[in-house]
Amino acid sequence: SVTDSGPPVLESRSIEAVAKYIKENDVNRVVLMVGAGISTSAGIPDFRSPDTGLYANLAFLDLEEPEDVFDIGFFRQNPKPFYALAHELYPGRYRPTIAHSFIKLLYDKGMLLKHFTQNIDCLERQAGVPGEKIIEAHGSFASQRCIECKKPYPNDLMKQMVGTRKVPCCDCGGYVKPDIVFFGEALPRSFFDSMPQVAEADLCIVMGTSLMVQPFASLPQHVGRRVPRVLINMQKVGGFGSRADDVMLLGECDAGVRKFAKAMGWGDELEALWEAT
Ligand code: CNA
Repeated sequence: SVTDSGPPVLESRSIEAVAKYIKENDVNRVVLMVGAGISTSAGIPDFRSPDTGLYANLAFLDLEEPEDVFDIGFFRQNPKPFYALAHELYPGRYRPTIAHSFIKLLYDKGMLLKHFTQNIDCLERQAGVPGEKIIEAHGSFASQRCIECKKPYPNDLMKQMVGTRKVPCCDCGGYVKPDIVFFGEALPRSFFDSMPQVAEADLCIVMGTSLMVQPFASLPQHVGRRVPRVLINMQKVGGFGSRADDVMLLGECDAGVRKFAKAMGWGDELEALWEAT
């Protein structure tokens, strides 16, 4: 199509060129797509990193397939492995990373259109990003209900049960599960309702995700053809680099956002914001 053609928007595939593009075009509709990699430096393991990821360390849960721990059919039979893991991941024990503060900084600058996260750790909220800007595509630990009768289960009781490694049960006898999306479950409506905003973005930033889980993984493809996409991740994922305006900062998310902030002249501001978190 016509919009597919034309010279690259960026002068070069560098973060400095992205910074120039932001300043010259008054960029104010940034869409982010993130995953577990933005939280690993907070101490929360991701799924798929070779030695440190949860899938490589689930032996203690005695599972045939690591993915089973997030499988709704498996959970119905045996919720114990999930609750062993929930005990590790439960919000309240971790501090947001500087990558989370970078998202807050984009918000403070009036540049954040939408933040799509696969994470269930609530750290972007903790970093001060307002809830209405966040799409928790895979849900979160913020609420929970019975998997059979769907009755909500109280937060304080939930905290107590997870803290003492017990499996919470409903009056009806069904198991209680946090409102996080398991394999085999639908994503929240808000995800699909907000998807069209991806096409309105004037900049896309993808951080800390293997882009292996659909439909989330396809979000970056919905970004306009002539809109720069920045990937900040340990390795190349999701066909990044295929577009002329794809820029990759391969390495740690924290280092990547520091480079990004420096290119924008926001280095000190970002550090101060993070320190105050
Ligand atoms: P994933 O499949 O484990 O991929 C993580 C990606 O991040 C990989 O490409 C890593 O190389 C990369 N990565 C890890 N650490 C860093 C780092 N410090 N800097 C840069 N890159 C890094 O995780 P995804 O999020 O892609 O998979 C989707 C799942 C993971 C979602 O359903 C989440 O709910 C689930 N998850 C969430 C959390 C959390 O909430 N913090 C933790 C573990 C898993």
